[in-house]
Amino acid sequence: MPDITRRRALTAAAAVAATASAAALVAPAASAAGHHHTPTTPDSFDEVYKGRRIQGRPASGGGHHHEHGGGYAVFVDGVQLHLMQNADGTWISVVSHYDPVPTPRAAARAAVDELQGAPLLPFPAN
Ligand SMILES: [Cu+2]
Repeated sequence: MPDITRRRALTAAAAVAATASAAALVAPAASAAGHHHTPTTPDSFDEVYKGRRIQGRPASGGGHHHEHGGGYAVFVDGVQLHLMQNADGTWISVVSHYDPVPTPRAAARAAVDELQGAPLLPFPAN
């Protein structure tokens, strides 16, 4: 009965495909939820680090880009560095998105390290 075997194989393949796409749909929503919120707001800072001026301050909401809607704004030589706080309170920037650090100042310093003197380009605010 090759016909039944074939149907079973197709059913199993369909089930696997359905499971995989469900997982693919769930995963980005879960990481976005865990990723972009601001339970606490650190203090402002302003210093020269490795010859570049880094500044940070609580953001009032308006003017920041749509994804992150406020919370905290960091600048490197006056150009805003896109920053966000993870659910566990650590911070990442667009320059080092996969390396969480404890404070926005640490994220700004990490960005300066990462840039190695290159100017930061403004993040497109669309
Ligand atoms: Cu982001």
